Amino acid sequence: MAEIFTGLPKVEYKGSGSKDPLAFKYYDAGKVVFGKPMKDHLKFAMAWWHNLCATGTDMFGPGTATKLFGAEAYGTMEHAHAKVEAAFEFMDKLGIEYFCFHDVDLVPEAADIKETNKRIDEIAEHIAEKQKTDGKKLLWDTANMFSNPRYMNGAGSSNSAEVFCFAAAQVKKGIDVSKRLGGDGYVFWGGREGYETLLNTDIGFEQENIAALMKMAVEYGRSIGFAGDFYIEPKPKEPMKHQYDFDAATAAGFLKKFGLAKDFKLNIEANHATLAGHTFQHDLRIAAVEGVFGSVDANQGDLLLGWDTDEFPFNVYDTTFAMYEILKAGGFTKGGLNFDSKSRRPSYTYEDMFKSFILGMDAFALGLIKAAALIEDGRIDAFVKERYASYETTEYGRKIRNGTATLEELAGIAEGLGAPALPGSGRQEELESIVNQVLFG
Ligand code: XLS
Ligand code: NI
Ligand code: NI
Repeated sequence: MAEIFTGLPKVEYKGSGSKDPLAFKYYDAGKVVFGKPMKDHLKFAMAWWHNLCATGTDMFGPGTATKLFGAEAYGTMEHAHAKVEAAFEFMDKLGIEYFCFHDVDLVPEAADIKETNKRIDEIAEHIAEKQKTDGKKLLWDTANMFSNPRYMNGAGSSNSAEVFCFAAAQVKKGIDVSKRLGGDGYVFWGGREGYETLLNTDIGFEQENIAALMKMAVEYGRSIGFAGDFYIEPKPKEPMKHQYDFDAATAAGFLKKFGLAKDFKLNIEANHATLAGHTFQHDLRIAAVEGVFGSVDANQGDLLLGWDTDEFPFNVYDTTFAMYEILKAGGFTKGGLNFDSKSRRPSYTYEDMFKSFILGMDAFALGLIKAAALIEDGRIDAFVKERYASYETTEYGRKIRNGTATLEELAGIAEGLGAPALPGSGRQEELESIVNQVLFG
């Protein structure tokens, strides 16, 4: 196969002093940070949809980028194959080891699902062949159950049992393909699993059906030997006004309510957390606290815009706090950092695709380095420990923690204490100064 990204080099690490726009300044794949090579901490993945399919179309105009990759026309199997070639060349040149896709990112969807599935098999075969020589791995795949008009009212949450069957068919195929390609995961992002008005919606009914679909997915997956993790990717809104998997806390509660937490974890997307009114760090922390931290969709939103702008990560405070949470959660096992990010519409060249990933990978490499430095510095951890110390240093504190205290006993202690002591300064400004010191030296 002829080279697609001609004139674009294999991107190398050249250090923070380099001015080469096509080199990494911070991402040094093999460099050991916090006990592991950077690449094993970060587990970068390329998203088929944004990188290979999206051309910059928006509500106001057509695409600006050409992503034919040598094929004659979009919507053809020739183009589907060209995307596979482009994917592997791109990953090779950027040093990315994982990829993710939706079923219909791979192939043009046919009117008949049997024909679509045949096309998926043909492309999966092509990917499997490339994997043999290039060794890239599938981090996760998913089914697009939001674009086709049949999913206008959702997939698992659809009012139509017929549509539910189509959802089941796509999920089944997605799991088959993940198994076939040695995938480590399967994602449910609830595209249109939500509602526009309660006047026509039975929330309890719809949520039970979504859970039923997920349960069937687990049963089927395990029955064919699929050993990957299942994920829910929370998002509060868009496309629906209100989506059921609102945020990490909501999704964790849903998994526990329906007994799905053993097989499911969360895939936390930065821009979805901010749309929910949280920070990225908050949703990562909640996932970890709930025991369902799994994977990450790496991107960033724009706080001046109220939608999912899916920008490449640039803000190093955010990547630092994200990596801080990820390191504290013990790092990735089956998950990784999938760039669910797209270049801005005026950045329409192949070179921009490269520079976008260089930005994102360097931003996360810096985040990793700085997060490790914050943990190694130790002042933040020490302060958090000290802040709760009264639960260790007093007998009643220890009893509250081990569940043996009673309300009467504690009330008696309060009465004996006289005027209550203030709980100690939160020292937020001091801690923020420490962060800046660690970040900027
Ligand atoms: C959309 C989601 C989507 C999922 C996969 O907002 O982020 O891209 O990651 O379906
Ligand atoms: Ni996503
Ligand atoms: Ni998104």
